[in-house]
Amino acid sequence: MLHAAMLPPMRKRQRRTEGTEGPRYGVEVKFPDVRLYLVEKKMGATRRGFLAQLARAKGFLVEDVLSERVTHVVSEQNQAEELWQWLRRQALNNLPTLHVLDIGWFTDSMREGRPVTLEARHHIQEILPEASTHLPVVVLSRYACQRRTSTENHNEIFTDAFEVMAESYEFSQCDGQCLAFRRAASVLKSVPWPVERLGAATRLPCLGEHTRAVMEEILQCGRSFEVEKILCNDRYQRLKLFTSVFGVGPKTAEKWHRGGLRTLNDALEDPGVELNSMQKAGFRHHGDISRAVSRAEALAVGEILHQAALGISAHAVLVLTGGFRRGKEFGHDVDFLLSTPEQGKEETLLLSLVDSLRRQGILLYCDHQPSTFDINNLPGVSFEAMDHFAKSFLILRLEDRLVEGGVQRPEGQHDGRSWRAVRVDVVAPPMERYAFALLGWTGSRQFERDLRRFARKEKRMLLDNHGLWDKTKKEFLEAEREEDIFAHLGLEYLEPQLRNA
Ligand code: 8GT
Ligand code: MN
Repeated sequence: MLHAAMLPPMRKRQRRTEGTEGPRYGVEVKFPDVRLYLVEKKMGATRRGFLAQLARAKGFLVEDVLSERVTHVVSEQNQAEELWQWLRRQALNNLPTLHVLDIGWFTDSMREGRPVTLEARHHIQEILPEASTHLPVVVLSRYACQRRTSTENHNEIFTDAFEVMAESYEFSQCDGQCLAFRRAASVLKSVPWPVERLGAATRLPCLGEHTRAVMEEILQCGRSFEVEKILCNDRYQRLKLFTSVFGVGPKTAEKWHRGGLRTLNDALEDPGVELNSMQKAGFRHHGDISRAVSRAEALAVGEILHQAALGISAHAVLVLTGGFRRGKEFGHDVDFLLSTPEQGKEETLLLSLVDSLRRQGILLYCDHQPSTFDINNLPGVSFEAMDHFAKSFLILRLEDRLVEGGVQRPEGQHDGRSWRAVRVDVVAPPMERYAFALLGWTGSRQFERDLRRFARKEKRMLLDNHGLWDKTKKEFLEAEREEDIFAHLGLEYLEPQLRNA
């Protein structure tokens, strides 16, 4: 529907030749970079005229006609959806950079006598029409795969707190609440400015009552008492400690806690605790593994694997994936994807690679999971399920001298060693599944989760690390590159650097 009342007023007496009215009453233009346009609908002509006059008196430029010169559109009480529909119809080239703002920003600016800093609460979020791929930067979709999320997080104060909440719910197996906090954290990570008032979050998707309450505490007191209580909680502290050991999941940690174990030493010394080989390796290298891996260290590991792979097959393909592919500077492990154009040879290649590392004397631990991949299986609906490709979970010995720029050991950790242990995952999909596996292993977990949810809910398709199934057409969709998968889903391609949801 076209709302005539939302169109710019065309009454002759208000038109100026250039469509602009600068400040009056001898006031000079104080803010040449800001050109306002007030939407008449709902506001009404009289109030619009009054507000325009007020702004001009304070040195603001106010345009009578909406054009590409306008930088800030101000609207009062209009439905976001209608407003954006109307804006899109104006076919302005500057739409993606246009600030579409609630009257609150205008009144704050009038009170301060200057354009106040834009906050999330000021923006009227664009509501996208179905299946649209148009994605200006500040639009926040409820799907992480439709948001741009760089490694720069302006809202760490909230997302750190949310992570503690999520973890605590994870330890209690409250999956719904855990996911709610992870989702909320993911949304805040994509807001390109610090959220400064709770009102600011009202237009953000995926924030529920509980997440808002935690945010409110932080905004008012600088910290959340609920989060602090969890951090001091015995059970939380022990479960956190136990799960920091490679091979120990929440279930085992809970069992140890219920058995009265308090420290890592308790777990090692308790005759009732039987450690599997992964956990034994986890304990042996706990100090190293619980220290973050730097990008320089990840690249050094990549070089070792690359040389080893090429020594086995000239056609081997090895790609760094996981958080480092998304541009992170630190990670808890290093993830790689290994493949070969020689059909059916990828698992043999992976086993030979691990063997080569063993012969070099740098393999500290290996858990190899053979392939259970069946080309006829439909993509699974469960996100948490592991994929079916052959993969090896490794601990490697990385010599300091191989790390470019050298290695800085934290204070008090000089134990005379010239190496550290690093956790490394290598997955080996067949080449025709390469794009799906790469997309799946690049992460982030929240990004992957939402990509699958988007496929299922919005496109009636099933996506996982193996393939994409169109339920309507009842067929697999092929993909050679990640871009093909985004295109099948009708999504704008997002560089890995923007998938840090
Ligand atoms: P990090 O810096 O903590 O290592 O963060 P990350 O690199 O983003 O996370 P990750 O736990 O190392 O996993 C990387 C991506 O691989 C995630 O999106 C995860 O969902 C995906 N992934 C799979 N399958 C598997 C698997 O079997 N094990 C692990 N660890 N990750 C998997 O798709
Ligand atoms: Mn990783």
